[in-house]
Amino acid sequence: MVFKRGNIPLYVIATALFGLKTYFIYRFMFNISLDNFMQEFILFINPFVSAFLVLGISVWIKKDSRRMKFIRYTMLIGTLIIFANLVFYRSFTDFITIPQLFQGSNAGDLGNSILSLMKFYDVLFFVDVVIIWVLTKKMKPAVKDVYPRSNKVFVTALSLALLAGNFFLAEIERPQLFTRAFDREYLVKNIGLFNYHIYDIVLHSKVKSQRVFADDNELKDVEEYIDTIIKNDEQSELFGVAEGKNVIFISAESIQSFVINEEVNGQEITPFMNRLIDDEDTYYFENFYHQTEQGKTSDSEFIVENSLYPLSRGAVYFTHGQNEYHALPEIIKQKDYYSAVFHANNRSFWNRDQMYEVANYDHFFDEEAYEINDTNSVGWGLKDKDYFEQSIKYLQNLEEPFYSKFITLTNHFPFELDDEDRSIEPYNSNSNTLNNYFPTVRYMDESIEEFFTLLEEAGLYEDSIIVIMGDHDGISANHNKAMSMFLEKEEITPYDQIQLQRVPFFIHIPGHGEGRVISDIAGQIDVKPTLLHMLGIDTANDLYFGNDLFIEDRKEYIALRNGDFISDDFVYTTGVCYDRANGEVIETESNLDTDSATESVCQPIKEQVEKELSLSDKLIYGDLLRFVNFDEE
Ligand code: GP9
Ligand code: MN
Repeated sequence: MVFKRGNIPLYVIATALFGLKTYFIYRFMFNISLDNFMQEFILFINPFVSAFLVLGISVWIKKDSRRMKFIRYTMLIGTLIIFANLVFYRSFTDFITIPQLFQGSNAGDLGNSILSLMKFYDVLFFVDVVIIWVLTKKMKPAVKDVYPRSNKVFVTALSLALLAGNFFLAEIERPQLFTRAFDREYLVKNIGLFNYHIYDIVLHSKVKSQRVFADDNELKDVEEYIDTIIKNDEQSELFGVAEGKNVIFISAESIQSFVINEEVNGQEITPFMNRLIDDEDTYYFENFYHQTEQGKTSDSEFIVENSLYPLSRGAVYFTHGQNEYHALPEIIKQKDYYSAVFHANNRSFWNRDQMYEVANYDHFFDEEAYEINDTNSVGWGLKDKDYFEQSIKYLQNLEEPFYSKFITLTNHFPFELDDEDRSIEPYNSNSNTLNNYFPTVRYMDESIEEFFTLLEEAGLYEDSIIVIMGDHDGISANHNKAMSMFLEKEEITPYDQIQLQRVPFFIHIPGHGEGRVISDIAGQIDVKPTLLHMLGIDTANDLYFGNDLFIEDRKEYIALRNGDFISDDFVYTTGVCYDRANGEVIETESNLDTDSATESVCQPIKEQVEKELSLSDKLIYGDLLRFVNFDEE
């Protein structure tokens, strides 16, 4: 046996192995940006500090076999936590949060995606666990680590001192790290994945208690902000344009604006949508941003229904599905609208069954309403073309006027498609995800075209307005190399990354004749007031954070959920203020901080954005809408 008592203690070997592995994964598996040596250094030490902190506890365990067991299971559980984060990260470019863990029912449905997110070399991440397992099993009584009390105290004191040192460095590198919850990557890179998870647990419990202590006084801040900053008396020319008409809202899965009016292998990617843009009955918003976070599609639904921001962690559909809201389906009841959602997935996914009830939808046509078999499904489920085809009979039988939401599915990661459904060939880059994205986007484009035809044939087209919105991005920053190749850019800068968050937004009003392309900045937060006004519904009593897209006097910015923003003139992200027109750097973090706030152009907007997001959070955390009587005022 190589490792004997008197040589290196087992917990030290375990710390070294586990720390090294964790560092390797941080550095090369996660896409963590490191700007200076200090960040490199902190990232290097924190895996060892965390591993030592926990494995060092083992010195207090007297019985050999128990101590070995403790070390073994610490290694295994620690590895599983890292691995789960890694798989999650490959899909979401983010780390797991506690609310997400309670989305158990989603995990089952994610089955296919999860497998495709695992790589064969992932088994290597368990090698150190196996080594320790074998060592501890073989080391039985012959090799024992016996520690005098002074040693034990020393080990624990040292591990705590190292942790304090790590936190101290982190605080220097990133002031207020613990008070700002915006950015998980900062937390992980400064204090490590495990300390981040502890931080997340504490934060989550805080959120839970917030509701208990909230009272209606807090509502005043929100109301005051909305009255002064958001609302105004201007009425759009389109107010009432869709009064009494049906609304057909299509949530187009994972489509980003960069595919619009573009070609791949010399083929148009979205011929139908491109034609729709030129149609005189269509308003197309070319600078429309998604504002979703971890809740993806459900976040986009939440924003559209409520004109509130989703949460920076977890999916608000899950975490706050028991709140009271004043959602669009409920409001349009005053004009006798019937509302229904069509989505061929199981009804509990994203907690939709609960949230749709809270939002006051009258009916949810879930997967039970569809005939789904091997030939008509791919990837996540029923193919979009079959989905629209099967939906039309239900739509025809709805009470009119209706508000209907269609959520497509085929253009979902990992972008699988059967050969017979493929009209264009994949792209050719180092990212299969991006390569396969184009044919599935094209398939979705065709399915929407067919849906338009079906609507005409069913006699529903003329009396409806049709809204198409991309729910969120489909290609994450993990594929930036391939993306830069497609966009023919040298690299994807943080500015480009923000511009890639644009998703298509169409409002098609048959017979209207005044449609045009609108370049003003816009976002999902604006959809609710816009639609309500088009339906001729006054929103003076409602509480919301967006603006009618057809009025002049609008907020000058679109806030992304992580605190980044796009204003008329600037794009702010990663602490840098860019010129929106050309992507040139205007201000860096150093002259953006509070001391020079007076000279900064981005700082005032940044503060406003932070305030707005925190007020929206306050409303949700405190469940404050339960204190509002919307009918009364
Ligand atoms: C699931 C579908 C996709 O029902 O809406 O959800 P996403 O993963 O995009 O949030
Ligand atoms: Mn989606």
